[in-house]
Amino acid sequence: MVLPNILITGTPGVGKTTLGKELASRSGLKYINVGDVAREGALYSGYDEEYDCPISDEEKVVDELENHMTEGGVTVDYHGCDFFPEWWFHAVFVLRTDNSILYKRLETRGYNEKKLRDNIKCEICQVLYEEAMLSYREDIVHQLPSNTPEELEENISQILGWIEQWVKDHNL
Ligand code: DAT
Repeated sequence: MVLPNILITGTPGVGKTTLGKELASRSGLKYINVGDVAREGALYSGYDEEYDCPISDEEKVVDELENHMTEGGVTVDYHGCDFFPEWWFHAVFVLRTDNSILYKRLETRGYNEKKLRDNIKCEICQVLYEEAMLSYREDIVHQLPSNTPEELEENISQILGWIEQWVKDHNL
């Protein structure tokens, strides 16, 4: 059976991991967290002193994921989307969270003041949504609100419905 590849993207803290893992457990799709892949393989190109975190080597990450993506049936979670080959994804979901809610989530993570402020600004300026719209066909890019547990549930149902339809259409 042919299965689709899905990208879940958005500013850090919007709920990509929460949604991606739950979706994988309910849909049977594989879940790949790009941050974890980079960490496990030490796929880094340097260290960002300002944000106090390593910088992923995008080319190495793409090489590492290529085989999974060719096989299909993968949900990828990452706070960036412009360096993946366009053909990898059949749908791109950009999660969106209100500033005050996102602020609290990131504060809990212990982000420093600059990292916190910059991430909130990134969400306000819809940086990831615009990056997704520029990197993929606009009709495969969907924004989903991600503020409450109810919205999480609605998003999962919506994506499960989308997967079911895609599978029907591509396994005739
Ligand atoms: P990300 O992977 O985008 O960085 P996450 O999945 O780790 O985000 O979620 C950050 C925090 O927010 C975590 O404590 C779980 C919570 N969360 C995620 N989605 C939520 C939602 N729809 N409603 C309420 N809390 C949510």
